[in-house]
Amino acid sequence: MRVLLIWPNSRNEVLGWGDLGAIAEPLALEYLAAGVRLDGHEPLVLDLRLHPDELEVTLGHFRPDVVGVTGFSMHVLSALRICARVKSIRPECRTVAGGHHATFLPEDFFEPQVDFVVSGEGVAPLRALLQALEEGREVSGIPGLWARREGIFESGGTPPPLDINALPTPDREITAGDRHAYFIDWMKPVALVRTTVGCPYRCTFCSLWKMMDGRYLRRDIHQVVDEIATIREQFVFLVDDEAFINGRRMRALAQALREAGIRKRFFAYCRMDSLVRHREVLREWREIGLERLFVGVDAFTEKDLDEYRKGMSLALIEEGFSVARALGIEIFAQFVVNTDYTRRDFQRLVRFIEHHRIHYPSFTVLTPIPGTELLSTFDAVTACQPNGRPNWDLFDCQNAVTRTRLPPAEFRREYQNLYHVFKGSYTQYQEHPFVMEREVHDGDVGVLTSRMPERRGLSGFETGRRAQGELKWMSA
Ligand code: B12
Ligand code: SF4
Repeated sequence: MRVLLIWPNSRNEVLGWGDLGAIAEPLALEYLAAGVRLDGHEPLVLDLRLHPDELEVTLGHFRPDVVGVTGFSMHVLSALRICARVKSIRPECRTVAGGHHATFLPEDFFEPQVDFVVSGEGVAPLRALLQALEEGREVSGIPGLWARREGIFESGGTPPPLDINALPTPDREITAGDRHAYFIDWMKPVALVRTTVGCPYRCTFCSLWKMMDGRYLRRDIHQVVDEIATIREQFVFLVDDEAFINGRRMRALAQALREAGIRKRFFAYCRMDSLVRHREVLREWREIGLERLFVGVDAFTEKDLDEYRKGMSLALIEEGFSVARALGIEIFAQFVVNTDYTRRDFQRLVRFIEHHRIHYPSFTVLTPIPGTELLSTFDAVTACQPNGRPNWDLFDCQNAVTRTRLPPAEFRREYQNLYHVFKGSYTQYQEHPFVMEREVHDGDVGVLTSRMPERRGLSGFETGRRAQGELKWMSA
């Protein structure tokens, strides 16, 4: 069967900056493609982030029997539109939705234009679905797959626990034509590799531990090394939910990579306590090419650390910054902006970042992502669709979708201002598209000013101002 696998594009007109900050390898689709190939099906990936106008032409040329669409919550409504378009052009084509949102709230896809929904890991259910369709059998009882029975969606049951080592190696050939374009900030082209999945921590705003029922699955190290050996890109992002939890394993992986003669420019998620605890392991990773870590600092007050159940103290966070500095590893620090922030909290956050000389801060608004305790009901959600369900378009973690203590417009202004203040951090990477896009929308820049020292001896704010000129010139 011909299987078209689609990654939806974000709606820039709705979202803060949509796909401008990153368009990374569609790893989920590459796993699915590898899986369906095992049974002799013909997969094709269409990445609408790079080819927003190619749905119709691809449907015409490829004539898929099945279309699968992936998505985070912010893609739900786009995915539904894509399925509707598919049905209007090829009514005989079956549509399947899957991904993070479908895992927790499959009912958002129980719409006429969707035939099947996959919750959780997708390779096994998709293969079983294609087999049933090919054999003309009734589609029911496939674990992880929702299918209609007498017009009502019904679950095929809970899948057995995932065996991460049994998954196929992602099919990177299928994205060969697009690979040069995949980027995250300064990393271009970038490849993504998953070596573990799940996390033993229990942060309230995070769905990842729920997704794996609290389990932490590790891939065989030699399998990981063999996969990385096939990757041509220099930049490799380990997309493990928290890569450095197990120091012994990560040391063994570093050694195995070294023995295999593999040297990449690595980037990975890491908690501050893992960094402090496993600093010697991180040193080994530094030696084999680890350049930066994406650290969810998330909060700068004990109150928020407790509220988010981070299981970490401010003192440990501060120690983490000095350990990273001593190791020569750059920290990309993620902060969750609490919706209860006052103006003073925004100012204190800026001071915290300046004080710790954080080169690259990034921000998300505290968002009740599906699967988290924050979204046990929709009562707190202020941004809704006419049908009463949340307006998923706005769930990009850059919009407040619940009540804010500040009036909404003021909260938004203060939030956007964080990016203005630290603009210099982003313009270190001159071609950062976020900056280019933001020139168009710039409002009141510099309500707060940054004293953060910059590489070129300018403050973050000044660097941003100077870069504005350069970028205007570049885009002229
Ligand atoms: C790497 C990553 C990123 C990268 C790159 C993502 C990319 N490819 O473009 C970056 C850093 C850019 C990023 C950004 C964001 N991310 Co992110 N990211 C991840 C992370 C850590 C790994 C994603 C991944 O590749 N996983 C590996 C693949 C193989 O697993 P998978 O996606 O689950 O796919 C499997 C199944 O879901 C299923 N499946 C998936 N799709 C389909 C489709 C079909 C048809 C079928 C049958 C099955 C199926 O089968 C797949 C194979 O097993 C996940 C966490 C996680 N554990 O997945 C968060 C995650 C996906 N991100 C998340 C979020 C919120 C974001 C941001 C919105 C946050 C922000 N504002 O900063 C942005 C969005 C940016 C954008 N415009 O796309 C959330 C999404 C939650 C939600 N419900 O929306 C996650 C789950 C993290 C979390 N905290 O909960 N992210
Ligand atoms: S935020 Fe990070 S540390 Fe917390 S549960 Fe999620 S993956 Fe684990």
